[in-house]
Amino acid sequence: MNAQIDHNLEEIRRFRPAPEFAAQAVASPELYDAAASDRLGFWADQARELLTWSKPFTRTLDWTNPPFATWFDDGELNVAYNCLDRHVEEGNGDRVALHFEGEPGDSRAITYAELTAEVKRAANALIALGVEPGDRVAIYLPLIPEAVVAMLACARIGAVHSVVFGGFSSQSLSSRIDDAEAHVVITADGGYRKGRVFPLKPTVDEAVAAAETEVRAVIVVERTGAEVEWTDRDVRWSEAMADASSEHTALPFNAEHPLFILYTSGTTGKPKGILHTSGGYLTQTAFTHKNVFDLHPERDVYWCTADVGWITGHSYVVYGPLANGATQVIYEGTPDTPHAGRWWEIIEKYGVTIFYTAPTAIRSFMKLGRQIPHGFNLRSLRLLGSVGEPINPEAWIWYRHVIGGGSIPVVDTWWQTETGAIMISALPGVTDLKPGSAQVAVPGISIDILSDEGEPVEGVGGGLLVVTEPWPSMLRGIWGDPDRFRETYWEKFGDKYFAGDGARRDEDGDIWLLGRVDDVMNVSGHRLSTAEIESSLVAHPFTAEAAVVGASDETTGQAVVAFVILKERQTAGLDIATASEELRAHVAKQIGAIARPRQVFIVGELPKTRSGKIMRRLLRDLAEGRQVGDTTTLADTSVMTAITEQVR
Ligand code: 6R9
Repeated sequence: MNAQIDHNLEEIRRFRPAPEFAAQAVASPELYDAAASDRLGFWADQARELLTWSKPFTRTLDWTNPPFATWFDDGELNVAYNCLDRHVEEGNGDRVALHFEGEPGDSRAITYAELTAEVKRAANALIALGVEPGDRVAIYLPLIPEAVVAMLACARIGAVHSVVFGGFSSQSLSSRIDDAEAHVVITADGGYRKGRVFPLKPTVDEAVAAAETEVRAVIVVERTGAEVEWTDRDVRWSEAMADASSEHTALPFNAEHPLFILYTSGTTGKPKGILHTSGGYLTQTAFTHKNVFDLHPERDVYWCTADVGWITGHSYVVYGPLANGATQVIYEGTPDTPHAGRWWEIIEKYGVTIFYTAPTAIRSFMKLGRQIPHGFNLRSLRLLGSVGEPINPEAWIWYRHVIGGGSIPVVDTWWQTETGAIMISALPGVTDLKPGSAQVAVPGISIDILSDEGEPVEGVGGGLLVVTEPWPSMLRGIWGDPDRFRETYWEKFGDKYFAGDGARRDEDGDIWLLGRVDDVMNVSGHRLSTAEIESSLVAHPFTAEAAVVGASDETTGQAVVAFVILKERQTAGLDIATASEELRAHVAKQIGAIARPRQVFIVGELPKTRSGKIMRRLLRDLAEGRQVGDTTTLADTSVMTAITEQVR
């Protein structure tokens, strides 16, 4: 296999679109021309073409108060109507919207007509609980149809959802409830994961008890039938839905009405509530979903493996695909339950044609070997996508050959929670594909690479990735913290958006993403902040001081590695292995299992500069097994030698 891949890498640097694919492709080179000649006119055309507006807009972009942009701001629409009712009205009510596959093997096909009716009921149920436009609703659910219904029900009535990934801890949930002041929470008795029921309701009870915000109602979906404690504020989803009418007229909201808040890690400990609004967000998610994934809604079966707890689940499970009337698969569980071929079995079962996943998943399948996917019929696939972190050329080639059968397009899509939608990607059928490179800005998006001093890098070279012009699905701010919004993204380069990623432009003008340049780690495509994990570690009574780095990891991209100085008072007599295990478990409990450090090294000192800054770069060298770099700026240069000995 490897010989084959190496061969491909040397022989074929570029893959031209297959003529049969290009002949039927949704995207065309004219998109680039149209966007280049009149960028704002291009987006206005897309907004009009892809969405149904209750009140047409006359203004496209208002950038008179940077960095606060508004798009289509005198227009009105209902986001849920655009994702649901209009497809039914256009005669596509019988089309399957969701093929739900539960981990235990239960399944449900839900048509657009059925999904519309359910969302109407859920909207009425929320109204009955006193939820009003602009109110925040926290959603803490497994990946089941009710998660999609809950999000769209909020959108329908103008409430702002804040989806919290079901793997996050009660503390994480509680701080998100407080930050957004959510008075209603939607959860489940539990979900299925790795063949077991994982409880959610007890975590919500803990979170609600710890929150300062008064939570009026907790709506509980009965997914597993697990026994849960009931309090006065709890409402059964099934009862609330049964009591609610299935009649509900979607009212229009302003294009800039807030749609959702989604928390993501930044460089400091406190997660940022990224705010997205309605018209611009839906325009760009629908546009990219259609053109980057070559969507033919009448015949494609699309599957994005992301959970709705992440931005990819918001934009490419819920809003983009449903706005476009796509038929899609959603799967509750893990790829290896009950067997290692579960994903491929699902592709075969539903005849999936478009598949969108993350490099970390691809790499773990590579490790297991091609015989597993080869046990299934994957010939329905005609397009593959990747997101979350750079995809190494070897994994790209494996994906194209072993999963895609060798001839179908693979698109590597770069974007962020903050950008709301895809920003850099090839257009299938149009762009020649290059393994490992995200390649080119989407039509209508202006990307550049700048030096640290803010000078554009001309031609071939590396630097910092920026977006030079506002885009429709850009974040509108950080919830409740305009200063942090300015400081994080706009202070460095003035009116250009600083993404936090390093990038390089090659001789063809293609962009290669090089990973984060800040203290944000990327573990299995999930963003984690070093500061957040450090503050969790120092909150433990054992810890005197802690430093966390992201070390490269063959499967997960990066892994969390912590260096901790113990408090002698607390840990006298304790052995190092026990202390380190306790701290790993502590982080998993405080933040969530995804944040559990791969290793916790107990050390006597941390490397610091004279001004007291921890030099994480040196710790990263150590964690990655490299020769430790330049230590001359350390206050005490012998420290690294001591730490190296303790770690080995
Ligand atoms: C969509 C999503 C954003 C960060 C981003 C970058 C990394 C995402 C990538 C990629 C290289 C790609 N990233 N896609 N790096 N190539 N195709 O993942 O959002 O969770 O906010 O993460 O992920 O570092 O800055 P989010």
